[in-house]
Amino acid sequence: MNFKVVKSFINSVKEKALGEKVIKGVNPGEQFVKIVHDELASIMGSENSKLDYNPNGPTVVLVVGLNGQGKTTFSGKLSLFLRQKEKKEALLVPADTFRPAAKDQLKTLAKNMGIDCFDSDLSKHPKEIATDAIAFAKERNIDVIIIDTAGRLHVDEELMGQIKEVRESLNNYSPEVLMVADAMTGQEAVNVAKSFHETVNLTGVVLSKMDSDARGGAALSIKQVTGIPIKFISTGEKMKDLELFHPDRLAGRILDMGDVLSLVEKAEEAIDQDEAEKMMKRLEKGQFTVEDFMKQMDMMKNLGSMGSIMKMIPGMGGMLREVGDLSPAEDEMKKMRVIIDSMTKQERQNYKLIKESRMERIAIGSGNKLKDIKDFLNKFRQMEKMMGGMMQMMKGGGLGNMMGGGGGMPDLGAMGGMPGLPGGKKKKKGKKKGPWGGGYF
Ligand SMILES: Nc1nc2c(ncn2[C@@H]2O[C@H](COP(=O)(O)OP(=O)(O)O)[C@@H](O)[C@H]2O)c(=O)[nH]1
Ligand SMILES: [Mg+2]
Repeated sequence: MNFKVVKSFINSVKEKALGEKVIKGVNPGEQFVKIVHDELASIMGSENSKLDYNPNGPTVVLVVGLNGQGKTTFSGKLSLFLRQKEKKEALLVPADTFRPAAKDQLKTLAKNMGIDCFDSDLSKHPKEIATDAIAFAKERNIDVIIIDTAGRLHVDEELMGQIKEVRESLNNYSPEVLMVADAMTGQEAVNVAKSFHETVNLTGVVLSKMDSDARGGAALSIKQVTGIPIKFISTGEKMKDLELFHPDRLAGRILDMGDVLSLVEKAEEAIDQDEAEKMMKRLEKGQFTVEDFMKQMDMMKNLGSMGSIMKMIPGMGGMLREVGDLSPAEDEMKKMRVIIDSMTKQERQNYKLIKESRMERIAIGSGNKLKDIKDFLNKFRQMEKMMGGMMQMMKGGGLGNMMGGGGGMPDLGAMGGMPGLPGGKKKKKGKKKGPWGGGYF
């Protein structure tokens, strides 16, 4: 963190906290955390800022930053975001004239998403590439032109001069000039942002790799020191892993309060509500089948990696740091999925049918040992029991109610009986041995 930022932050928290009456019935500690939270959020900007569209003609987005920060990945993500959330079509423009491979990288991303990619002539200056691309887009009524530029060091005068020329050539379009900054960079990101801002007049910052351990403290410093708003956060390697920036949510994440709002939003997108409700009804009656479990696993997969989901649940961020690597748990999930794939529909609906000979068949079919199948069935039995307990907790106002009650997020429970987290107040310690072998929940 930037020292000045910390100092002014502490001062304003102090000012607000001192003399504040302790609200009756509220734990003073919690009340204090609320003051800190609100102050963090207000430093990062009071609301999320979207892209500014150019009212006269196509909108141009220039993506800049150091090497390896996630510019090309973000360019791809933004084009998908625009299509899905804003109903706008984008043209992706590779303008990294130093690394021909960068053009292929963007072309491949574009092709996979069915988004237009401009066939840039890399022998030209990036500003000419931009001009060509804009002409191309205008002919085709494309709404947004996303120019992915080469990574450059903010201290490299020649390259900074080049990007300045590109920026100036776009002035008529009042472009969005977005700098992508790896959230892990920390304090250094502020200096980088400052230099880029002086050269190309940034209009926004994208914090990338927010699925990492970094809590995003860089956002605080960047906003405070440069005044540039954070516009997006990038939360994974997949094209769908892009979110608008919400200061209050990031404040919660920094304080490890989880990010329930983002989780609910993601859940709403990824989860088939009808299916979830049907499942919930069966659960209430104590019916939980392998098939239900399979569907939940698949919905869960749509949400993202386990780590990225856990970070959003209050109190789980710290636990995640304790546990460290989640990939064994994810591998375990994959393995279970393969085993389930080798079961018949009947078996999935009633696992009690699975006697030794069926187990052998499933073992062979899924390329596992007989013992693996037995383990799976044991785990499933335990989970079935736990689901009963979960239901009780949900009715009693645990995580289930928080997430919107019936039909909200049964899948989280299915991940191994996460016992209805009580509103983020008490932290559950990560058990080392749990029903799912890995015991992560
Ligand atoms: N985990 C994670 N990886 C990312 C994210 N954004 C980019 N990456 C990875 O970071 C590396 C560099 O990304 P790239 O877009 O090529 O960076 P560029 O050099 O700035 O264009 C690639 O391996 C990406 O898959 C992100 O939000 N999360
Ligand atoms: Mg790149």
